[in-house]
Amino acid sequence: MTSPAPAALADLIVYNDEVRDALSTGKPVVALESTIITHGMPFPKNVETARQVEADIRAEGAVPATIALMDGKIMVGLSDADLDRLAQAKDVMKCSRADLTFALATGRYGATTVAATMMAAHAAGLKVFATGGIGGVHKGAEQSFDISADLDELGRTPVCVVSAGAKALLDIPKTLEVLETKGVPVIAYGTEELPAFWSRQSGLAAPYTLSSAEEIGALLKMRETFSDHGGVLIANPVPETDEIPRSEMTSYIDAAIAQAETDGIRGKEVTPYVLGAILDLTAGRSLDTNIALVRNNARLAARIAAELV
Ligand code: PSU
Ligand code: MN
Repeated sequence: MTSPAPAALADLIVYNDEVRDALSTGKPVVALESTIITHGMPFPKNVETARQVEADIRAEGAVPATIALMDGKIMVGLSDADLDRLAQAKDVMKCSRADLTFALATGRYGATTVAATMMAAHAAGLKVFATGGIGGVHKGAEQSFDISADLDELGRTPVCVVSAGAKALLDIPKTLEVLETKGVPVIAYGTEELPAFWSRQSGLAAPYTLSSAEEIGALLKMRETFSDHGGVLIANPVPETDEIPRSEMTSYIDAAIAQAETDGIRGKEVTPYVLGAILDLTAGRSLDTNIALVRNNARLAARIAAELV
């Protein structure tokens, strides 16, 4: 008995026309994740935001490539119909590195996390990816061992991830330690302090600061001269007018984490659960902030991608 030959990676990738055209003509392309659509925001704001973020990238002269898993394929750039299907489908798998091949092999719908989106983006030839916040070391990880696969992926896969920092529901000092161990440069954009997603402040100094897309492009080109270089994390603070200050955010986060513990939430359910609880506790304000920071990251990512073509 011989098993069927494994599929070639290139055969698993389905580009939409806009992305295929951009790659063949050398236009900048920005990858986007889909877990933020299926597990990070409620319908219909999720799909409205996904479309708005794509429009923001086009307005900067780049092409958006939203990544998801459908019918055993890695979709790189979704049609309007596919985006709608994904945003409304029930039972979409949240896919990180451990889940990606399971979803592909079984033909399930999969939304990609930062880790899986980096894998797919790299396979598809994309170098820049915009998201909201990365996963990291959870509070209490010394007991639970809950450390997001996003950190390991940043250590191994050469994609630049533009985020608004790490959410303060994580243990940010430990997250920074792990990133350093894995060799990931963490660059705050235009600020000396590491931003913390909904808040511009984390109370921690950023390892490095750069203040233009051009400087970030130069760093990325330098990384490429080394083989086996991994990712780079850009931490772009949420615009001042949209932020929820750190002092205010702390009490919401503590309450949301306590609620997750009471309800016995574990593993990959933790992040979506806590985000949902914070949405309720802030009466929707955290979602407005989330949308504003993702759009802000998309615009910066488009400018960085333009430096690389
Ligand atoms: N941040 C958000 N919304 C999200 C996520 C992060 O505001 O939906 C998602 C991202 O896809 C990230 C993932 O990669 O959560 C991390 O999950 P985990 O901690 O289970 O690795
Ligand atoms: Mn986890």
